[in-house]
Amino acid sequence: MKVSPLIEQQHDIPKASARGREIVDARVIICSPGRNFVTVKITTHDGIYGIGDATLNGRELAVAAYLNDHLLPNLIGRDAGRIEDIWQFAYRGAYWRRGSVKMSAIAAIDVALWDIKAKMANMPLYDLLGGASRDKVLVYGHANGNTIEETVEEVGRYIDMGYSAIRAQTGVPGLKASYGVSKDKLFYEPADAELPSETVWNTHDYLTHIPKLFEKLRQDYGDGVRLLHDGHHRMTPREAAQLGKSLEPYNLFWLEDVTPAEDQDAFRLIRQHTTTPLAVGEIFSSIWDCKDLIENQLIDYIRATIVHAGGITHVRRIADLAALYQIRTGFHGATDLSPVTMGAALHFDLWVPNFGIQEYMRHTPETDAVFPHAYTFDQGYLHPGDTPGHGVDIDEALAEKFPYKPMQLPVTRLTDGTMWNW
Ligand code: GCO
Ligand code: MG
Repeated sequence: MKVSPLIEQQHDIPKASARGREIVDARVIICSPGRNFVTVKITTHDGIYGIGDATLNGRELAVAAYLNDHLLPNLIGRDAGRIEDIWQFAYRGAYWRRGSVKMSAIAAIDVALWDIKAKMANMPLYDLLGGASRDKVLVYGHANGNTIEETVEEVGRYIDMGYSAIRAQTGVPGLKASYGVSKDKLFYEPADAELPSETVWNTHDYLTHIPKLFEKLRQDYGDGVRLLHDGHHRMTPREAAQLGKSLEPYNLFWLEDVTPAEDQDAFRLIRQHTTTPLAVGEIFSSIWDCKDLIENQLIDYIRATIVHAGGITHVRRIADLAALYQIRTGFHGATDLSPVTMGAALHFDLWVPNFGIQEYMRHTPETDAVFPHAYTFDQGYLHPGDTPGHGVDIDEALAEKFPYKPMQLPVTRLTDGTMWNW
């Protein structure tokens, strides 16, 4: 790695307190074991390395370029222990703030540095964060089917696997493809084509169909199982309020992403009309995306996650703000967040006082082989393991066998052809 000329010229860059902690290498590894992942690996003079995830589904190379061209060259020679200062340098120092591409790049560096620090301390990351607040991390799995009957059957499969919290998505009659319904039941990957595939959406039909699914689920499985549902940004605030209200009899754990959240104030309308718990934030990149939602108690769960919202350093601030308002975490954990994010998130989940739930979509065996990890699943809970650091590694030789494949997320249009929110 080239040393940035800037570093040689400047005199006020914090130097490593001890030579051993100096960053000597920082690079990006792109691979596609089942899907694309962008990983950052940072190594110190002592040979301790840490890894971080920078995957942004369908926009992987943009983040990789930002890292390679603009962030990583600045790291060489810095003290790997100065996580906060490096975060501030990357965030403030860029002048251009926030945004998913930049915040995912910052997150990868941040997580790699927390991994290094925990390894230097010879502690599992959760211990370094403040220690475990619970014994295990409640997760929810994804059940989906083309019809209500198929989805109900899938929920049964998840209950049999030990899950006590399950997200249920179902096809809508008359629509060829619905969000959250996949061919492969255990591994869901929405990015399915080099150029976005087009799907069709009809909110009217969806709103009348979904309550029937949850009615049947409660009939068949009783009140014990925690049920979740993702609206994937498709509704207007009024439609979202209607759905929330119609699902109240089925006592959902949460209803997710009911409407796009650029306008945080829009959630007031939804909140006024329904007590169904609301979760939002998987596409948020900073605390400023959810400040009003949190301070006005317009949501119940915040889904902003480590990889897309600036790493542990920034998500910790979001979680602390949320805690003041009794809002709990519910981190995004789809397959496009690599096992590195899952590992880091689980350490965070074990520590964070206001933990709610963790999404757990299983990765394919190829992904798991490239990213050996210490976390384990048992009866609906995950545990991050106790190895020093975040407990996830990358097998670089194996990663090389899975080169990058261009893939993008689908788009969606209303039945009359109007572009809508996928
Ligand atoms: C979820 C999400 C995902 C996203 C995916 C996009 O709740 O898990 O909505 O399924 O669609 O992460 O890349
Ligand atoms: Mg979602």
